[in-house]
Amino acid sequence: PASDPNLVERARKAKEALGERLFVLGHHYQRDEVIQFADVTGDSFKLAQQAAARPEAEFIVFCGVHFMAESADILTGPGQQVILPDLAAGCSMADMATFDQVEECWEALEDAGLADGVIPVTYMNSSADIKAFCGRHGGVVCTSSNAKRALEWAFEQGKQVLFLPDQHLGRNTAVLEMGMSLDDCVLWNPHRPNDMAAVADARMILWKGHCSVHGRFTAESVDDVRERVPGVNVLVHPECRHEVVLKADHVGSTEHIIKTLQAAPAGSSWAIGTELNLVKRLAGMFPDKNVSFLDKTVCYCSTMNRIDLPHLVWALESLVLGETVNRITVEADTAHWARVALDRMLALP
Ligand code: CIZ
Ligand code: SF4
Repeated sequence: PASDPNLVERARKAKEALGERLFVLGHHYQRDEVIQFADVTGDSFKLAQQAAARPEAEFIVFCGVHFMAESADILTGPGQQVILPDLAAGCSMADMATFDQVEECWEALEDAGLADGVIPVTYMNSSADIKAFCGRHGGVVCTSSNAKRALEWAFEQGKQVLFLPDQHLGRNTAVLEMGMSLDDCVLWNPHRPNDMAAVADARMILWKGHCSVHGRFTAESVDDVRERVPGVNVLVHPECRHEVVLKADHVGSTEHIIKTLQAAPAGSSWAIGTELNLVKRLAGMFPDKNVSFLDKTVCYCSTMNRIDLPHLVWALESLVLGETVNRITVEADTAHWARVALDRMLALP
């Protein structure tokens, strides 16, 4: 449905009143009603970098989820405030690796005499606490575009990698891009005792986390769409399960998915396995191409969708009135160590 014209007008007015003091970031998975007010759109890493490149902006309104706003706070200057229009916009994947659980895992690795050879690598989609954990233990952050380079770097530093929190990105990168086998990977379950002999034998220790959206696509989704749409190109995100990525024609980050569709010939057919808001927007942007969603039973990311126009208007109008609501701040020591892990990523060859 079209956005409420009254709210659209209020958002427009508030943005105008704040002028250069305000910078609105919109993640690709946000609703259209919110994206229309974004000064820049992108994936989580690009958005954090964009915020840092705008030091004159006092207020960064981050339309995305909590871990992304944390990263923006870490990468921006002390005079900049990061605001998340709805504090309930978390990420179920990031929540699957809590600091206490990861500490417990590390202690078990220490007790088994393994920790010295283990380099922790965390996906961008993790809390600032987990990024800081990696910073403290000689590890690095990665995105879905540089996971391979981050892993190569990590294996130069140590014998094993603890990959957090997305098992699928970890497994897909190790097996499909680095020539490891499934037997080189072991799952770490934070809720059960783990077989330490199997852990000692593995090269990749994969945290048992996943994305509740991308993890829902199945191998049958791919078979079905191939039957329905002759000649279809299946393009999926590496947060999808291994068997889905194996059956797909192309795999890549959200930015990669967008670029691939831009470059695709008119008349070609594409089934996309990523978040639905983005897929719908892409279908609208490229009417000359046949763009469909990989599996009609998969839903929007419910936490991304928490950010809607009423919340955005509320955050913006509060700023106009001189009140900062829903500010996201990362405590100084955590921010320092998270920054260490992020800087190691930025320095990757
Ligand atoms: O699944 C997500 O939330 C992604 C791909 C985020 C991002 O932009 O890295
Ligand atoms: Fe988290 Fe998945 Fe939603 Fe991204 S799409 S914010 S990884 S739950």
